[in-house]
Amino acid sequence: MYLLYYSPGACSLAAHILLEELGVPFELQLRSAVKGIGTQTAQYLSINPKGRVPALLCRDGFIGEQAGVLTELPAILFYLASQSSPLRFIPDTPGESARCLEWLNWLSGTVHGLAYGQVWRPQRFVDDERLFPEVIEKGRSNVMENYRFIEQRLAARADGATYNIVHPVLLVFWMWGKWIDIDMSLHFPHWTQRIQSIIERPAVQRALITEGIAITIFK
Ligand SMILES: N[C@@H](CCC(=O)N[C@@H](CS)C(=O)NCC(=O)O)C(=O)O
Repeated sequence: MYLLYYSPGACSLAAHILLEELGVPFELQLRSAVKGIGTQTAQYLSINPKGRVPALLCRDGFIGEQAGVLTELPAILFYLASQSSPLRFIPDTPGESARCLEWLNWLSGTVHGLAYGQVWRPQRFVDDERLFPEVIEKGRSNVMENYRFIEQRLAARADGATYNIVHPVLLVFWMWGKWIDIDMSLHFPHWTQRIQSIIERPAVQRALITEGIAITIFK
């Protein structure tokens, strides 16, 4: 039995979707700053000192040789998919699984940590509030540059790789693009087409409904 700490629409949505896809038993634990139970409370920091979601707890035992939560979305996705037998949502060749890790690492470090960090958390980059607008602007341009790269990659692989642990993460970033007012269907048609098929998946629908998220493809 797994317990996933999540916030609605956060990157934890990708882990939530994968739990639904795998059909393994799990519970959700909401972390919402709006409800006063955010990621920075003393209680949550005692569970996950990083103060972020997602965090995954395996109630039936350790993950690896350590008790306590597993953090970092790429690690959680990789761990959960690795538990499936036969392997699901993760390629079974070293080359293709390395490709998945290549995507996840870049999405997590560059697109999320750097570009969205600048857009949504400029205080992590500079102390002087007067510089925030500049940092945010730079973040938006980094997001666009990263998104053009994603679009090119997806356009080059017209068949679309088989649905795997990267796709729920691509859904999250596509959705965030809309949240920061990028016209995703206009600028990124191949990515949008891929999202259309992802959101039709029953597991994705269940996760979106649970988190109270409605996704409209076109504006
Ligand atoms: N590198 C981490 C980043 C996790 C992260 O920043 N999560 C965000 C939500 S998308 C969060 O918890 N933010 C709350 C905060 O920064 O206080 C991962 O890949 O899991």
